[in-house]
Amino acid sequence: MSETYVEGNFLGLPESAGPVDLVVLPLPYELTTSYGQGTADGPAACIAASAQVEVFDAALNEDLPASHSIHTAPAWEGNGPTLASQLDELGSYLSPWCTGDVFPLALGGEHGILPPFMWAMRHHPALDGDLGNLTVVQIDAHADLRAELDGEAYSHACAAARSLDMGLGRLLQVGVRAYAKEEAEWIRTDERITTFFAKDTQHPTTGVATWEQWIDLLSGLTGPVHLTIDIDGLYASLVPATGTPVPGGLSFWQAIQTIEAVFDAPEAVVISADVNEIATNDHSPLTEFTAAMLATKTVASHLKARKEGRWKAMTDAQGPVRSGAQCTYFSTMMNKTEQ
Ligand SMILES: [Mn+2]
Repeated sequence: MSETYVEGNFLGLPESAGPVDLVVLPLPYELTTSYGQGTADGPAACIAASAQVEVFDAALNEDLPASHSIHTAPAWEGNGPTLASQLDELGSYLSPWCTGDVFPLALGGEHGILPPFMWAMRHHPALDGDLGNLTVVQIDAHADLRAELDGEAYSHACAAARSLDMGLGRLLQVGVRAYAKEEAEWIRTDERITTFFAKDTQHPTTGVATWEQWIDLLSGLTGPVHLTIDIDGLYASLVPATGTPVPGGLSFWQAIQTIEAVFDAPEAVVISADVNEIATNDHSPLTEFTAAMLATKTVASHLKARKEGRWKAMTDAQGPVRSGAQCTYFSTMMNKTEQ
């Protein structure tokens, strides 16, 4: 816990004057969770649970915020009447923080936040208007590659599919163990997608070697990266309240190692991240605490990258910076498909 605890702020850290280095963006978005409720309460619960997380990070070898400015933004308060308007509101909310000088870390909320995050990141200076320059690293029990779920193309079960539709260059998945035939087919045929299935990485005898391949793949990444952590990618007992817990997932340390490997990759720059599907129940505070631990590791890993000179000064990048743009992408897309 921070020595001067501020309620409602991530890790209880006080706001500091001057430019923001990292912003925590609570997205209590819930529209399409298959079963189980509570992702709307997840971000606030995660922030409250972060009060119990140690601010010392051994890899960083400093106490957070490690002489940097970490800002917890007021939570997104969507009130749009339709799914399309809510997604547009998410895009508009995220956009001012995706200009390159700040590291945006979103706390969700359903995984359906990913396409609006991609929309907001598209004009990040490191991407130069083209999501084809971006790699998404996804921890998830599900592939999120469905064409639709319950008639909804922007369901949380379609988050990765819609991001690829928007032009995402590369998708690396780990922890996947619950998926449909159409998703298996897409994984097999689309060369942008590399999936490390949980049955392989968690295999009792060959799992260790497969896991090493995953870490090697991350260490060799180049260019801009977005890290998206669906907490249901972890072993279900660590995240009992998440919307769709699935047995057989990653251990906590595998999730931590994944975060460290992607941020430490010498030729890559992680430019944004989210931790999503955080939910609460009355039986155990473990789900939001696990999420707070992963979010804290993400914060520490970003600051370590800055300290070691791997966070290129994004403000110096030459791409077009679009700040605070109004998103109409999702309304436009859905009107098209309805006609
Ligand atoms: Mn997901």
